[in-house]
Amino acid sequence: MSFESKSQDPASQEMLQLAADKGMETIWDRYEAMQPQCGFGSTGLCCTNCLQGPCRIDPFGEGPSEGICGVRDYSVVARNLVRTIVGGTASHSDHARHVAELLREVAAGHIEGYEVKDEEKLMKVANKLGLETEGKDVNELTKEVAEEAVGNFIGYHGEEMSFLKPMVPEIRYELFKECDIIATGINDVINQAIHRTAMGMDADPVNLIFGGLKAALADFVGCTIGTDLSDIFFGTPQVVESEANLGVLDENAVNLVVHGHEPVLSEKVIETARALEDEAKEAGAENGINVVGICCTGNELLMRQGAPLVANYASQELAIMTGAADAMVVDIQCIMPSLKNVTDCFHTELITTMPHVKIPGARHIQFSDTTADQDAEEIVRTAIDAYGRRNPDTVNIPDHKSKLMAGFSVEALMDAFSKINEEEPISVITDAIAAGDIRGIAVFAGCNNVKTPQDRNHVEVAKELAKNDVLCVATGCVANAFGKNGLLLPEAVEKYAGEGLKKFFSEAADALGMELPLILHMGSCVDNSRAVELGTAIANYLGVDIGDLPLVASAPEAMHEKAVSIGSWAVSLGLPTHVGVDVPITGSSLVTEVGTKIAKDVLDGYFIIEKDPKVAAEKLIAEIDERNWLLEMKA
Ligand code: MSK
Repeated sequence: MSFESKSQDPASQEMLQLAADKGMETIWDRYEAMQPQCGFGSTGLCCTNCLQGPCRIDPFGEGPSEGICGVRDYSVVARNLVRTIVGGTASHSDHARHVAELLREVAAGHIEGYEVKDEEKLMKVANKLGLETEGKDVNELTKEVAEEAVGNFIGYHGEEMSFLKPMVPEIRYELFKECDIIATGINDVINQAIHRTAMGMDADPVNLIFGGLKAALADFVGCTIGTDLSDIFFGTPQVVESEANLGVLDENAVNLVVHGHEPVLSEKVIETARALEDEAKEAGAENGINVVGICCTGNELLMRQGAPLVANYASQELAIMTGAADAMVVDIQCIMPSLKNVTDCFHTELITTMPHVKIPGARHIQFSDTTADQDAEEIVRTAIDAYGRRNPDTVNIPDHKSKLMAGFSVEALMDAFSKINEEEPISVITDAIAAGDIRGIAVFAGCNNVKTPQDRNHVEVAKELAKNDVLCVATGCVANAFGKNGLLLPEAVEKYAGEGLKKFFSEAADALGMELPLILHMGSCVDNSRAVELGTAIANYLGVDIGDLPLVASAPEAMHEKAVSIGSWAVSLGLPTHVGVDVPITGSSLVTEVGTKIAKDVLDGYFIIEKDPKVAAEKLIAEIDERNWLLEMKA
């Protein structure tokens, strides 16, 4: 594989050359060594759900057509798909549950060191949940919001999850009810979904898929809680400027890399790093401490603190290979265990922090909510210490970085648009759609996947959509890819936007006195809930369903189980949802048909599995046009 076929990012290519020269292994080497990958697993036809297996069903009809228990291809594929969705739901919601329980403990006075920074958001969430706010102080309201959030996990109300209803138009919620895909609680649905996919359980593929959608909607609730409560704790993002790519590492600073997903840890780390700047300077780092992020912890810190993004998923190992990362502090999710092999070649301290995420050989500094300040101090001092052991001869920081703008929460957008229309800021978008300046909106989500050159599909789909006047918003590692490629800048509008989109941005800039970037960075994986909030606000303003809007989703380089659950709830919400890599459902024509065709009849949304970025963009634009036409018919 050439470096270009591994990554579109010039900084990654440079580091891959260095890795090759020094004989250091990367994710791409392991991918090559893994070829050919198992055809049964790739098509979803391998069942390992009992000890009689593994059972492999022959998709060509020449070998076994049933598993040992008699299970058919469609049941195996559907069960595997549901388990993948549930993996995503468990990940997002475990993250959200941590924040919810922390909020409850802080409100109860059991934990110090965290506080409600955004009372306005607290009030907004309380109102959204229909809580009585009159005469209640911040602490009382915090307690109630936290209890409500925790209740969504255990379903103790015996009712539907309360964070779901206010996030979607009424008509969509009724459809969820008709389809029976609303769970009583996030934990309940995870429990049920794992059970229903066990040996001897649900074998009906359609019933299984609806069970999967139930888990996916629970994932959406987990994401929403994660976003809302993090905003309450750490502040709702506002527009910030920063930078992205390996070039943000600073040779003259202690480089402290945070990686994972939870702002509960990284917010403490950055706060402590700022407090300990002098210690770093005393240790010889003339520029103090440079906190930079990878994956969604990076996005969380970028959105609220303006911290630069050093890498997205595929280049996490490369950040260490620069020889300039003094510590990499990881919390949860998307952390390659191989990081330890790379840190072994350098002075870098790999620090795990969560009780359920340890890596053999890595230093573990247990991060506990009750001792957060002390734990963060230990982490930052470990990084300062490591800086003293840095070998300048092994430092190779690629000279590639791009400026970017981020922080586009719905609140930040509405604040800005209220300068154009104070009463109805959302109409700035709906008017532009009605005028045809904005043809549609695309929500970009997801990761890097080594099966496709890093960042290439992201950038190509987005450029094609922008050229066709589609307004793009993004979260997660795709947003990082856009940052590295200069697409999160106003300059990109002139370069890549179609005439309609240019007109929209130019009129907005005149009215706002501020230029907006081509693509709006909305945050981390859980912050896909922000995109739904925006879609629902548009739908409610127009008096239509979210599934009627010219609103599509795209995950051109989806990788994690979380991307599958996000995609599944996007389909449930009525969004045509593009995935740019193969999904292991092709072993069953029935499951594939349901996901890519029949879902549209039931939910409006469906999966578009398309590896060619140009063709994917064409398919998404065709969907957008069909929806615009249908909306006009309805009007
Ligand atoms: S970090 S889930 S690789 S977006 Fe959220 Fe990136 Fe995907 Fe992890």
